[in-house]
Amino acid sequence: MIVEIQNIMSKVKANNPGEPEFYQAVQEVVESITPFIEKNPKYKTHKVLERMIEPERVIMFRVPWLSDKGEVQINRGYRVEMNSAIGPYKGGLRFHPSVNLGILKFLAFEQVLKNSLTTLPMGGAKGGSDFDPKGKSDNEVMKFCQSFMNELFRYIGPDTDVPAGDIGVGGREIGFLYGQYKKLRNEFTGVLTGKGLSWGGSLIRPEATGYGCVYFVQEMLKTRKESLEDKVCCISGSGNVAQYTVEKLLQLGAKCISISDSDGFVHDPYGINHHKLEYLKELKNVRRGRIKEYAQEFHCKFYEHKKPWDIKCDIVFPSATQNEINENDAKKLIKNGCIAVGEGANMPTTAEGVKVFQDAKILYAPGKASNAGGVATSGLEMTQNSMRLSWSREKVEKNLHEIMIAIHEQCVKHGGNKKYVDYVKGANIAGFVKVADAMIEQGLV
Ligand code: NDP
Ligand code: 2IT
Repeated sequence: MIVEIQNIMSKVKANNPGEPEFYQAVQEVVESITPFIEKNPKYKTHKVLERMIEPERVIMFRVPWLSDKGEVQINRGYRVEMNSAIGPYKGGLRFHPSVNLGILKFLAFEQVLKNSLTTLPMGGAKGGSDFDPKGKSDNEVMKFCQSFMNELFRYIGPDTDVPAGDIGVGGREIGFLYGQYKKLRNEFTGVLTGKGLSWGGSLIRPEATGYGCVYFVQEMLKTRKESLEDKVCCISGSGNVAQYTVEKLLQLGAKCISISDSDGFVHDPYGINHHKLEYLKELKNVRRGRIKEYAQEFHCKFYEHKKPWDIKCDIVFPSATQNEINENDAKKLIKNGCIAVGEGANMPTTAEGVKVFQDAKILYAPGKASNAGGVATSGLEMTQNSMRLSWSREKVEKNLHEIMIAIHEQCVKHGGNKKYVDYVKGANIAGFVKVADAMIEQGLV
């Protein structure tokens, strides 16, 4: 079995040079799936795992645009269409200077299994650009989005590929992208999710990833007869996912004592209350300021270029980016009594960090399970668009909650034994089986 894993990994490395995040995501899945494949040889005969690791299509393109000063700018755009076995390609767009092909392949690969777990019919993709929205005017962001869509529109559509937001892509960017798509195609369709409410968006989509992550942790806690009430939580990030994680935790009686951005983190020992959360939303979504300002406003301590994993807490919600918790961070968290991890971000914990959590037998689920509420609600937005109607807030949130419970059940079914639920194994096997069976049934395509 170890030889099988090594064979797949050396091929992945040879075929995708210089893409460490992609190897990391693949390695985790290959390690959990290989024993399962040994017991179910049809997956081996059809080389399903090997096929899943190869994107169906990768699109890479030039994005030229003009800055406010009239200078020509050039960025690179991507869309990795990974797998369409169970539905149209679906997944976010990331605009961040760190974006490269390897990062998008890791994200697209994770997305395939995540989307399968949601119980909805969605394939997996991811895209984006090395464009940095920080410090750009609204006009510059619009120019960039229009140029990006001038190329991407050829490859997407409501039944083909439906992008959404991710880091650096929120309501503003989805608006500019949608407007340009509509102009080019002369079609008003559900080609993107995360749209504005008056033009096809769904209630609860902005909240969905954070709310869903908290619901997932609630389910994990229930397996140990615990609840969120009075739990002290540390959150990283201060964007879409972090904000709505804080909001749901507040509603359920937990206390959030940290938030961060790429400059550092704020420790607020008294807890973020509703008033402070409204300030945070305005700071980040409207003024597009830095998290340091929160510390100044509410007289708490700001730790420059540090991460919040030193603080004593019960539960952590890493909600910024990949590999933000390493082995040492994980050890510190365990030492300080952390009992659960809710990954809002994609792959925020390194492989060594995951091992520390699992060895300590705390409640740990991979992001592809715990943050699937965002894309699940995107799926619900697609359904509403197809039906040409909008559901109430209550209906969408009830659906989201039920989906998170269903994802938890699938993880327990495939990853549980009497002593400890291995959510990594559970999520990977449950996500894999549905896609793998569909691929076999559809033949070699
Ligand atoms: P946002 O752009 O809204 O917020 C991102 C936050 O993370 C910001 O506070 C940002 O700080 C911080 N951050 C980003 N990159 C880094 C970095 N390299 N180092 C330190 N901090 C960083 O993005 P989202 O909240 O949408 O996404 C956060 C995470 O959640 C990502 O991993 C994303 O893939 C994942 N996710 C998002 C979903 C969604 O629906 N939006 C769904 C599922 C997962 P700064 O402003 O300084 O850059
Ligand atoms: O990582 C993710 O699941 C997302 N960024 C959301 C994707 C989507 O299509 O809503």
